[in-house]
Amino acid sequence: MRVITFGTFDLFHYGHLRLLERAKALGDHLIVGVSTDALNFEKKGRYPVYSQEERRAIVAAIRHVDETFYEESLEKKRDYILEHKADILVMGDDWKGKFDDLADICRVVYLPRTPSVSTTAIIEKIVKKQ
Ligand code: C2G
Repeated sequence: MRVITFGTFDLFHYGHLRLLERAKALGDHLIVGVSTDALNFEKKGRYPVYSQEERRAIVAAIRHVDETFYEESLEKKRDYILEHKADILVMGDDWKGKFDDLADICRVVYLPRTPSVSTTAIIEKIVKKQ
């Protein structure tokens, strides 16, 4: 089974690792769409701390990950799924219900987020020097 997931993966942390580990366990080939810097700016009004090249290189080096590509638009999920012949779409449950319309071309699975860890919390911790 080919599994696909998407994310920014900025300041790669334990929550990201756990997501990729559980996504891979649902199949045998894991494809990850790493969002571009431009997509992040469009979405959040700021650029990630790490560049898209750095974020993609880190994700590609994780042993659960078999393939990576750049996610350039949130609206292109259907195209990416078809292009990569994915059987299962995995998203964190912060996106719960948002991609149910894709169930006609693949299985859609929302995985619970790992509690108490986020890129934003890490940035705040560093800024406060706690
Ligand atoms: N994640 C998690 N637990 C956390 C933090 C993140 O399981 N504590 C998961 C998210 O649910 C997501 C993945 O790790 O599935 C990557 O997280 P982000 O980089 O925050 O991804 P995001 O910016 O939500 O992706 O098409 C989606 C876009 O690419 C946006």
